Amino acid sequence: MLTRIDHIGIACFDLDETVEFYRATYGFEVLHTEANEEQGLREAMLRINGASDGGASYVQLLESTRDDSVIGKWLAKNGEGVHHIAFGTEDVDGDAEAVRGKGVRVLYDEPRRGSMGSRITFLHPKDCHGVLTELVTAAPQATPGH
Ligand code: MC0
Repeated sequence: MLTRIDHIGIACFDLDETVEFYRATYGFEVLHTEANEEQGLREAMLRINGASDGGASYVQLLESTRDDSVIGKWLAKNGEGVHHIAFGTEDVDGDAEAVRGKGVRVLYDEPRRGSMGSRITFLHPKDCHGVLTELVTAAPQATPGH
């Protein structure tokens, strides 16, 4: 069951500059940064609030680290902006299968590694009214307050 918005993924040209915009404009602080080699990106997670299912809600800022990455290609075509929305669930495997059973294309056969040790998969935007949609199960150690 999808229980919260885990994050809004925003593609940007310059991660440090964009982080500074979110800090100076809204007061959002960076909880976590990491590079994801598989996805070809560098990211910052800005925590907005915690949630009772063990996850939280974030703004996720994404900078491409290679031209042929998903984010690199998307930035070249569209420029900066909202790239995807992610819903949080305790059971990404079960929810991905349930959605697949409803005829929505799930992009990964098995969930892959996401931010902060989470497990993630994506739904094709053409099957979701134009929205690239991610399903996320947070890592146990990502539980707010732990
Ligand atoms: C592409 N399209 C989108 C879109 N990306 N529509 C809405 N939102 C997006 N983000 C549309 C295009 O406009 C195009 O429509 C059609 O989909 C095909 O696009 P394309 O430019 O040819 O791109 P593809 O087909 O090569 O790739 C699209 C696809 C890809 C969704 C399969 O982006 C993908 O595999 N995404 C999942 C992985 C991902 O997003 N990684 C980065 C974040 P028209 O009408 O022009 O044909 S990873 C992440 O965030 C992790 C680290 C985490 O959260 O922890």
